[in-house]
Amino acid sequence: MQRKVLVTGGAGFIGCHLVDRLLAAGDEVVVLDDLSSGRAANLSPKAQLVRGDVLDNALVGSLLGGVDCVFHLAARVSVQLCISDWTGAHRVNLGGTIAVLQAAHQAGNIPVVYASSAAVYGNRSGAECRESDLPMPISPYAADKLAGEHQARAMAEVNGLPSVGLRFFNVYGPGQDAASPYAGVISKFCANRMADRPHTIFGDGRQSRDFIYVADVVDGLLRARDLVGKMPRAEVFNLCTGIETTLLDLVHAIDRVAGRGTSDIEHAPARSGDIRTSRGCPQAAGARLGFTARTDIGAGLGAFWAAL
Ligand code: NAD
Ligand code: UD2
Repeated sequence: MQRKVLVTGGAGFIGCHLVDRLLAAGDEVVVLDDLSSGRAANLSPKAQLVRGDVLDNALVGSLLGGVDCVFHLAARVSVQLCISDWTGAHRVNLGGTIAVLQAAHQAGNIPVVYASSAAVYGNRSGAECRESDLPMPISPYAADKLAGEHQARAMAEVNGLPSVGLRFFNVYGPGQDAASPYAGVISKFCANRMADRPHTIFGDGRQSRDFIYVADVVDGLLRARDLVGKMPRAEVFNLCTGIETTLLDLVHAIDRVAGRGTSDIEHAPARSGDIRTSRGCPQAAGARLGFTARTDIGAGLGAFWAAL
């Protein structure tokens, strides 16, 4: 049976991978995106693109007829840009989540799967991040993502709206924009390597991230959709590999995949709001969603490099 879904932020990096998988499964897909960082050209013509703002309650409501799940991915994603436009980013990142939750409730409690972030954990000095840990955001982006989770929980308590929040760790893969100065580190470093430019590492390069390949994240989103309709609660899970990679190791891994010798590295001061180490615990998503990240960093970088 064909199912209909709404994907906010569906013209963005993760969104268009999700849209492709939904379309391939035969779903009808409506995308709501203001194209502030996403691109219409990312989308298959089989998806219906509506250009607009997630804060527009009437617009979101008008798109929910016949929809059985909302994927809410729209956000201002760069931690640095959220710092430089604190209130503007807050408006979208928290206000947008509340607006989508409210519209989904008003339309008859349509289940919502939404993007949270590993950033909610803050600095954990090397410890593995578990969903039961006390989150300690150190950036406005992270504070808004955490507040979005609290809003989803409140919406479930007050109105019975089912939702699953997924704390994505650092996502990478084909289609990730490298052009912006605030692009994700893997897309920037692969573009640097391709153009034989040096990498700029902010800080000493020993900071680490749990890098997860975009196809695995899409798998987690689809599994969350299967769970969310079966329960009247708000739940939150990590989407991670459980393995951390330092930036210095990342540079070596990219060099191996590129096969063009050794990258040049320049160091610049560490960014404010930057997390030192990040490694997620994948157990809860494994047990409750049946989710495992299947792509290791070597295979993921290889696929990304081949697609450049
Ligand atoms: P992206 O910037 O490529 O996608 C975000 C999309 O949201 C874009 O298409 C943008 O145009 C759209 N958008 C922004 N504001 C909007 C608004 N007011 N109304 C409608 N559309 C709007 O980023 P992405 O990497 O694909 O991120 C998707 C989601 O995953 C975001 O919620 C992000 O916070 C979250 N996330 C991403 C990562 C990562 O490593 N990329 C990690 C953790 C969480
Ligand atoms: C990413 C996401 C953010 C989020 C978080 C979850 C992006 C753009 N941001 O933030 O939305 O949810 O992950 O963990 O995807 N760096 C350099 N040189 C560069 C670029 C980055 O040294 O040219 C460093 C940066 O200082 C940081 C690390 O690389 O220590 C990762 O930076 P990022 O911007 O890719 O991602 P992050 O973790 O800030």
